[in-house]
Amino acid sequence: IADVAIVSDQEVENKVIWFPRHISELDNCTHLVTKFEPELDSDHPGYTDKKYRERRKMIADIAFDYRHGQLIPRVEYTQEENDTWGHVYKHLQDLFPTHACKEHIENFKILEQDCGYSEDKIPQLEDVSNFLKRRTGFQLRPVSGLLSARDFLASLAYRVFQCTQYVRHGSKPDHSPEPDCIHELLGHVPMLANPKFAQFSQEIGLTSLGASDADIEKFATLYWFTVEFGLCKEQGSLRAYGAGTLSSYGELRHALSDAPKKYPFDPEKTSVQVYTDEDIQPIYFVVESFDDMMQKMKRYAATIKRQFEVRYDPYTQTIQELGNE
Ligand code: NLE
Ligand code: FE2
Repeated sequence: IADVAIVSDQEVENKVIWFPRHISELDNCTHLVTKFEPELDSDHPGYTDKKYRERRKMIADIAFDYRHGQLIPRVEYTQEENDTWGHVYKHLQDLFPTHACKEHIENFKILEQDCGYSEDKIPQLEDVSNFLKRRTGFQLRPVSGLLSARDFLASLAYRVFQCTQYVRHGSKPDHSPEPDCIHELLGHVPMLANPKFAQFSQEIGLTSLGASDADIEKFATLYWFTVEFGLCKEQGSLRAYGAGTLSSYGELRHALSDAPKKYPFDPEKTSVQVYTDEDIQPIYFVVESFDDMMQKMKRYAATIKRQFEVRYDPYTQTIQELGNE
């Protein structure tokens, strides 16, 4: 008779869920969620566009083949893709001065000066990654689509941002339910270039490591209502700091108008708020300031039951477990 291991419920409950211990192990954090894909979703504007779908496949292959430490291969964007980028860029540029938070505005200027941002052509991920490394130690790695929340959050613990490289379909530039490089480059990158925001992003990532599925769901929801769709106060008026809002000229105006509901950010409540990822948001959460948001998140994270604490060691790019018992 083979050894039969009798595992008690308690042990099952205490089982440590795998998470990456070294930055190179992010090569294993590439589980995709199949949603909004032009191949599978008949509502996708690229569903009936064979050329678009082929293009998506080609760019997706770059991400599939990518391994930690490699340069991010450059994509030669077509005129059509650059035009879509330029169109969104111009519309957003009109809105940013009155709609974006000051951190975004400030870094966007620097990206234009030092990182080749312009309405003419899509910047290359490798160049942007090098820019971010110098600003906040964040770096990009290419991803072919929507990642599982667990993998996406785990990469943030290493200050790695998993970044799509394809471009939304040109027939619907104002809003896309799925991420694309326009969303990443115009929405996320300027925020990741801010030290406080970079730290906040990494902290969500660190808290997610080894968390239960139920807690991952909560962190993903908090991420959604802050990093993706968060609003903040600036001298009494509202501004957007969430990347999903900042990359969609269809949504940015709506977000600051009276149309949607707005609640004060409160991790207990925000983490269980049901949300839609298919369309423009009906609900937003407002933070008083980044400091306030970070404090609230820290307090919330401390209430999450976990078997160990983690610390990131930037010298070795490893995660160390503290007080594992
Ligand atoms: N709605 C955003 C945009 O159109 O750029 C993308 C959001 C991805 C979560
Ligand atoms: Fe995003």
